[in-house]
Amino acid sequence: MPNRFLQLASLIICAGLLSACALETGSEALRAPGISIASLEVDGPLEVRAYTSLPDVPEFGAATVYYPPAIEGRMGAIAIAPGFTERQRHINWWGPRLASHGYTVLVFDTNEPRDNPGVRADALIAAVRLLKAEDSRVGSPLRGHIDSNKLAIMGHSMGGGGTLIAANAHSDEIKAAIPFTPWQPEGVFDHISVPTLVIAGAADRIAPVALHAWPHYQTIPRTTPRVYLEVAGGNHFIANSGQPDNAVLGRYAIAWLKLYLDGDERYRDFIYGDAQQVDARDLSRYISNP
Ligand code: 9J3
Repeated sequence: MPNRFLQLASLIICAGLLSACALETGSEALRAPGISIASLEVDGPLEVRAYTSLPDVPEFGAATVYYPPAIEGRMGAIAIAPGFTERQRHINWWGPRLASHGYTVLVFDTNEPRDNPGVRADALIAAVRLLKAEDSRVGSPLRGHIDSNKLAIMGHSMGGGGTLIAANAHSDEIKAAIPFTPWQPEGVFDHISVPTLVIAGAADRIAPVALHAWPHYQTIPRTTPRVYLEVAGGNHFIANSGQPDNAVLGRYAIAWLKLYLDGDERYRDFIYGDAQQVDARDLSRYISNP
């Protein structure tokens, strides 16, 4: 009992101190206690489970859904496509990383390892529709847990091209897009109206930024919230599983999803404010509007 009392008392004191601090620190004022650069660079506090037994759809092959069972209400959900000849394992670090921060994540294998970006776009839209349907499927671990207004898509290389193609054609079905080291020659994405974070590597020899990510970004309407993040010296695989840049890129993706899927303003600072400036040295370009 005395312990309980002390815990409660210190909680109240801490809360008081935090709000006093928050009032004084400008943009940091909106940050919640416990959210920091460091906390967004590692797995979040939520336990993650995964399952693979899903309704068959024609647009993609096997898939794994990662989710945090502790979430009691509905949550945002993200579909992620691999690149040319890749399989889930090449990109599936995103599953537990994003799920442990409060999202459901579906990572799929394409039907054919060489499927083009257009096929990957169709697969991504089929995947978000499947996630949406999990909310009502009898027997789904996610029954009652998917917020159909909080869907996002991501993908690597040709899967990143697919992410841009899908966002361009189906901005009405999603709320955010994050292509990483995207590949789509001559891609024009002037119908994207959902916030899009383009992750690029300055030294990408497979999808050179001068021909892919950078012109892709420039075709997205200026009226769409968009960020072009280019890692200095980064190659084609910076956002794939097991890469040293995973921590930082995970932080940007989590902040992007929190801000634009959930409308959580506490994360704006990590995209547009002081908590972004810390990366200035490691990014060859970081361009945003608004
Ligand atoms: O998905 C990708 O890594 C696309 C890169 C590529 O080499 O495409 C050439 C056909």
